[in-house]
Amino acid sequence: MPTTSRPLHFPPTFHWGVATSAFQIEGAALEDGRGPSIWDTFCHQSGTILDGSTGDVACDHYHRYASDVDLIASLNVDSYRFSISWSRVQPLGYGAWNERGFEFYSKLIARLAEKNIQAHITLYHWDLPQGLQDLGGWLSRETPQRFAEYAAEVARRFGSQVASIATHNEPWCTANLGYGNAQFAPGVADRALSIQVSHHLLLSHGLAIKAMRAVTGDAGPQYGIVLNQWPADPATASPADVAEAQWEYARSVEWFMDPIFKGHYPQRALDRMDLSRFHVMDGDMEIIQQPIDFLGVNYYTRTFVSTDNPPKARPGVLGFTDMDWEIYPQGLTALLVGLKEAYKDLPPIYITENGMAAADHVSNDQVNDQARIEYIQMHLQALQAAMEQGVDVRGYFYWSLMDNFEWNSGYSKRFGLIYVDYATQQRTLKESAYWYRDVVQSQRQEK
Ligand code: IFM
Repeated sequence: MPTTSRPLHFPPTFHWGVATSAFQIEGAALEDGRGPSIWDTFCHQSGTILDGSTGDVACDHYHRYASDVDLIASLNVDSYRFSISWSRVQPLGYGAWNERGFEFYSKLIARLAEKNIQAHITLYHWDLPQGLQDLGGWLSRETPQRFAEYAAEVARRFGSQVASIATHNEPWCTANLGYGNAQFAPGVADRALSIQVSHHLLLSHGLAIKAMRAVTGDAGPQYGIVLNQWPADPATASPADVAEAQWEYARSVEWFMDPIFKGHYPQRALDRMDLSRFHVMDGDMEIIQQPIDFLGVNYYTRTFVSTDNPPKARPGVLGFTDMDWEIYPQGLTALLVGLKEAYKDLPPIYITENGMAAADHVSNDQVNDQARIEYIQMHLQALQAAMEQGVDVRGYFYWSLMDNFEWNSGYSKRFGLIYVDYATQQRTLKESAYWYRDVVQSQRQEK
């Protein structure tokens, strides 16, 4: 993979972090009163997960959080993004809170504070309590109300101790993979329903932001949302390819951005969607358009759109990751500059995820993952290019701190800076971890 040697220069206030999510690392699925989530149910159905695995043990982070925080600290980063398992703190998703669940996150946040690492919470990283799914899940208008109650409770308990709280991680995935093509929990394949689910997710975001601000007032943390985004590039300048690329961008990026920042859904997407199950009630769009303090952008790849079959050759592609995703760092620059142009009052952006899956293995206690180093370096250069063009980006979180449960791919895909041997739970820092640690250190020294 070719790299350029352009040196990195990030501002002194820039935040450096790593990210994880609850279901992917915690394990302890049945401990201390945790209720089941839709992902527990999904994993335990046969044929849903590539390697037949579950999140029952995962990286056993629930028991190893203290030493895992030590590992985070060893990377020199100042920020850690993690999610709360809703069913750990409220087993059914409504009704009683589970104090033992909250204790876990209290201890985690305290441990991070001891190490001077800022905590960045995500409230919903796909693991809806099964109790709420049984009442209709994200198809029900009641679920956004329950989500706002959960958000307010988290803000009340942790708001003064954390740097940020994001409502959702990648609602596109919940809607499109959970309800559109059944690849993710709860395993529904119905495009019309997925559109209504996306509306309820956005509604829940707005309700939660309002509820959390009501609890913490101005003294609270930064509130925002995390969206996965990608530019959609047409293979050629033909009207058919261009129209197809615009549609792809509208249904993925604009579908979530426009309601939040413009107060309406993009017409280009509405024109082509099956709206038979789509109901927006009076006042919904005002709720969704709550001002937020930051936008989290998760960037991995771009979408290449061709109406030819087979598609045209892909210029500028530097290879593919173990997920079969194009390595296309210049897409990050294009995406961010495009956002800045399209949305006037955009809040500061954090790159809340960026990373690469690779077929890593340990040899002589080392993991040589040069390809990941190059991937990160090129994406940091692309990020810097966007910042030089005026995009206000405040931080970068590598996905992920360690190898973990990669959803319907199980444990077969490794994104971590830290290698996890799932048989022994031994952690081994990969070469990329040492490299990232040194980058963070050198950026600090420049300051
Ligand atoms: O592992 C996921 C994460 O949970 C959400 N964003 C993409 C990552 C890689 O697929």
